Amino acid sequence: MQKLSAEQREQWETDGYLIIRGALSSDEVAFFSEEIDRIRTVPGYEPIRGENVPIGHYGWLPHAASLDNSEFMDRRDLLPYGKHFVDLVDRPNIFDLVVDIMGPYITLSMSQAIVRAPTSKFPGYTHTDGGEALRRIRVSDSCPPLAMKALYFLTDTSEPEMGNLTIFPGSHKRQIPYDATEPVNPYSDGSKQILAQAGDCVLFPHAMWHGPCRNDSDSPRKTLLYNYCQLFMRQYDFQVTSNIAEWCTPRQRRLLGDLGYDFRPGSYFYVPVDQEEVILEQEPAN
Ligand SMILES: O=C(O)CCC(=O)C(=O)O
Repeated sequence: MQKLSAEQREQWETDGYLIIRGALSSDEVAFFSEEIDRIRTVPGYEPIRGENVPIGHYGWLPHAASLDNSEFMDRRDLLPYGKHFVDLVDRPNIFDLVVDIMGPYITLSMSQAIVRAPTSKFPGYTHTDGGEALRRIRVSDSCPPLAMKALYFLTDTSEPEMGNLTIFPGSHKRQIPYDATEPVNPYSDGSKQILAQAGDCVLFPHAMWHGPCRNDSDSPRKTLLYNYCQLFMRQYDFQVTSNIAEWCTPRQRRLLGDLGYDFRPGSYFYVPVDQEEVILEQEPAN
């Protein structure tokens, strides 16, 4: 499997993120962009707004409830919408790097499609993933992340204020004052808007502060997101259904939580004995 180059390793260890240019071809960008338009017309799970349930960062956005569906899409659990979404789970030019960064004892934790339409109502927001926990837990420099994200751009954000992913490089290692009276936002000190072309992919750990900025452009910004975590942490947004299992290779099934045996208490605590063979797609040892 492919490894990070020395330069990528240094950037990962210093700034905590990587941009992989041209991870998707222009045909794939067009295809997945149309797929997003298709799936937003059919039922699926979106974070619930305006109700008394945990909704994470959307709860912090007073304006969120006023965005209508044409201005906003955050569809979770993409895999049932087609095998092509399953195939992105371990797409080699990205997944190989994820394994090099995290090690082989991992699982897919979430898949997501986001559309951020141009609107003056949306000021952007900044957060860590993993809810409230991962802004308090920062693993040491030499340690793989607990969880990380691959974010694929399906539209250009090659200039600022196009709904760009905005990150705080290094914030996965250093505390930032998240309890300040003025909440951390995409325009706080230390922020960096990622300039990307459609087809690029950004890798970064859940513990890094990040989020979208304003979209002052004329067009919606579209992204696909695949999250990975250490196996003991487990999936948080989906259950593997039998029709999806039929679409999957053995490695994809393992990444979706199929350990190769029926669940029993204690499963996921230790990885299955063939985990490395399955994830690294090696021949069995015997
Ligand atoms: O939309 C973005 O730029 C980032 C989205 C994201 O990472 C999130 O909401 O967790």
